[in-house]
Amino acid sequence: MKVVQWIPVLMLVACLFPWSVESMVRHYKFNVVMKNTTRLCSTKPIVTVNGQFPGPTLIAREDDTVLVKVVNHVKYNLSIHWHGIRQLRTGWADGPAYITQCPIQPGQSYVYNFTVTGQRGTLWWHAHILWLRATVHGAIVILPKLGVPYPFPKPHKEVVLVLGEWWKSDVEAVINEALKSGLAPNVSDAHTINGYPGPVPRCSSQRGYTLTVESGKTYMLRIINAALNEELFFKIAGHKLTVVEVDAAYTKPFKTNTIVIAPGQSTNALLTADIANGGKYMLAVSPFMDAPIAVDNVTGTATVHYSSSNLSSTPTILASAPATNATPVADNFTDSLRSLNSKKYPAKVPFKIDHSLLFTISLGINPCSTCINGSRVAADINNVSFVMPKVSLLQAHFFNISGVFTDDFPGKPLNQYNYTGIQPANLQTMRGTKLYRLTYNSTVELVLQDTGMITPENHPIHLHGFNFFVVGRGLGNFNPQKDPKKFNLVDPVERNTVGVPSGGWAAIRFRADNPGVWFMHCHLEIHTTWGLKMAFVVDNGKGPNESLLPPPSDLPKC
Ligand SMILES: *[C@@H]1O[C@H](CO)[C@@H](O)[C@H](O)[C@H]1NC(C)=O
Ligand SMILES: *[C@@H]1O[C@H](CO)[C@@H](O)[C@H](O)[C@H]1NC(C)=O
Ligand SMILES: *[C@@H]1O[C@H](CO)[C@@H](O)[C@H](O)[C@H]1NC(C)=O
Ligand SMILES: *[C@@H]1O[C@H](CO)[C@@H](O)[C@H](O)[C@H]1NC(C)=O
Ligand SMILES: *[C@@H]1O[C@H](CO)[C@@H](O)[C@H](O)[C@H]1NC(C)=O
Ligand SMILES: *[C@@H]1O[C@H](CO)[C@@H](O)[C@H](O)[C@H]1NC(C)=O
Ligand SMILES: *[C@@H]1O[C@H](CO)[C@@H](O)[C@H](O)[C@H]1NC(C)=O
Ligand SMILES: *[C@@H]1O[C@H](CO)[C@@H](O)[C@H](O)[C@H]1NC(C)=O
Ligand SMILES: *[C@@H]1O[C@H](CO)[C@@H](O)[C@H](O)[C@H]1NC(C)=O
Ligand SMILES: *[C@@H]1O[C@H](CO)[C@@H](O)[C@H](O)[C@H]1NC(C)=O
Ligand SMILES: *[C@@H]1O[C@H](CO)[C@@H](O)[C@H](O)[C@H]1NC(C)=O
Ligand SMILES: *[C@@H]1O[C@H](CO)[C@@H](O)[C@H](O)[C@H]1NC(C)=O
Ligand SMILES: [Cu+2]
Repeated sequence: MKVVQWIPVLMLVACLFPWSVESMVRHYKFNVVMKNTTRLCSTKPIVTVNGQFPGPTLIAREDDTVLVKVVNHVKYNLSIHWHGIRQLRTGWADGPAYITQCPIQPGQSYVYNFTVTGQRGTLWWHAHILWLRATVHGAIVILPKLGVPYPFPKPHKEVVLVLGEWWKSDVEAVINEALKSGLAPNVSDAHTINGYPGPVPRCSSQRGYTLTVESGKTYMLRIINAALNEELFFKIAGHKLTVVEVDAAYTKPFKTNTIVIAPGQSTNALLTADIANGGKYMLAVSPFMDAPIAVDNVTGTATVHYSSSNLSSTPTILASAPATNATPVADNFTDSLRSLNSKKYPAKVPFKIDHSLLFTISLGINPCSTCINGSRVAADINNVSFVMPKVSLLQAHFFNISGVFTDDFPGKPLNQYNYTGIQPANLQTMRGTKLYRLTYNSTVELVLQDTGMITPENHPIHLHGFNFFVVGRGLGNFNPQKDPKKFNLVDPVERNTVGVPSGGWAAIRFRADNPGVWFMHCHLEIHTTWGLKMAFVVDNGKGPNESLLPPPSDLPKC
């Protein structure tokens, strides 16, 4: 009875304050063009959006509809992914080439049309074809609904910090060379912060990004790792950071000296400019790699400058980057992440599980007569190196086109072995375009198990179309008897990209409440290229609200 009495009051409130329910359509135009850009004391043409590097920041409010017209003026096929946007029933706007759409070919355009639902925070957009995302990327800022505050004190200012990797060579030449040789590609030559590496050896003129702060004020840093192949440490000399959100999901706030961020991940952290005497402090970005694999070890730097201090005459307080292989520093950060799990932002962790899956994440070696060693490095999930189809999987699914994919992706490894023990003698993988089918609203627990094949390595695994909860993480082989007892089902971190630890496992849970075809892959671009990818196909539920929308009329054709 009480509830009924309240309804007119709520309606009245909504009428008096229409801003509290307002949402809008936001239009963006992305012209993809070549642009000569100078970094590391040399100029080269790069693929950009609107001539900018990093690209433009896309700003929307929760519940807004976003229309982005992408016009391809370059010689490459193109598609753009809105990384972390759930795309509820709008898989056609997700963007991975040959998964949810055919590429936008040179001279063509496509309007991405999606609504931001139930998310607020920092995400990002990037090209999802070839290695174009090295320079074709930018931030997505999702503001809370009008009148809804952050669950932490409002910062004085908000600052986007996009971290990237820069090659002196053309990135497509780098990956093509690697595919030809069958070996690993060249590592990058520098890390960038909002497009600038800071001073680097043998290049005197190189500028860095400067963030000017006022003493006593708090800044929210929206940090994005847009690097292709490297997890990164992020530090500011003399300051602690308070993490409040990752992958557009609020976290319990915690203080840290160092942030660890994998390609694909985003982190919002509060920086309080609390040094009374002001000064200049180094912001350092350096690689995290705890396997014997070559990385770009040039630390990218920027400057946090107090406006009270003279920019040119104040010496910079240096930050010491953690050792490249500082696993304890990385674990310390990762283990501190918890969902906010408040009344307003509950962690809706699935308890009853319909699909219990175990996927091995591996490298492998396949024969290649034209390659340098007579073999090429491959990568796989459950021993399947994914083969890209010639038409998009979502079209094949929606239009019932047979022969494009099969739905027999193995839910468990076909051959069990001691995954993190001595590697099997046979390092070959099989090839296929296999998907795993899920019914609408079914629940999934997926254990991602790293293996020792070639070398154990930390893999940041990204799932499109969903957020998931990271309920557990550990070293060695996942133990289905013991490990689930230690799962956090109360306030596990919610995100879209999880780092599977070197020689260990991560367990995630999600509800398949989004019909369509959803890509899952390693966000180290070289591993994706080598085949470390697969997709889930989620069937429609009952009625239109649980069904994939029909494709837009301008969907690119293959
Ligand atoms: C880049 O510079 C080169 C050499 O000056 C020039 O030939 C080319 O047209 C320029 N490209 C763009 C996209 O501006
Ligand atoms: C965007 O998609 C919605 C359906 O989700 C549709 O109603 C609307 O007309 C579309 N807008 C454009 C410009 O295509
Ligand atoms: C990769 O590095 C090697 C060795 O430094 C160099 O010879 C080669 O030209 C590089 N490849 C590209 C595409 O830059
Ligand atoms: C872990 O984090 C805490 C809090 O920031 C810090 O005091 C401690 O030194 C860190 N330990 C390591 C190994 O980084
Ligand atoms: C960075 O890597 C290069 C090449 O692998 C190596 O020569 C150099 O010593 C490394 N520098 C540091 C600081 O580790
Ligand atoms: C900052 O320091 C430089 C070099 O010492 C000096 O030339 C300049 O006048 C100073 N600027 C201000 C605003 O004090
Ligand atoms: C491939 O060849 C390179 C250079 O010839 C060699 O260093 C490397 O060990 C070989 N790798 C494999 C996996 O055989
Ligand atoms: C595809 O097949 C399903 C199930 O048989 C059917 O409901 C649907 O209408 C078909 N779609 C098209 C576009 O033919
Ligand atoms: C798997 O290999 C590891 C490392 O060699 C070893 O410690 C462990 O006992 C092995 N596990 C089984 C079940 O054989
Ligand atoms: C992977 O598949 C290949 C090709 O079928 C096979 O030779 C190899 O033994 C398989 N490896 C594992 C670990 O299942
Ligand atoms: C999905 O399943 C959950 C748990 O069984 C249920 O509460 C919810 O209503 C279902 N959602 C839909 C749209 O069917
Ligand atoms: C671009 O995409 C179309 C459609 O899939 C394909 O036919 C064409 O070969 C692609 N172009 C290149 C250069 O890969
Ligand atoms: Cu990987």
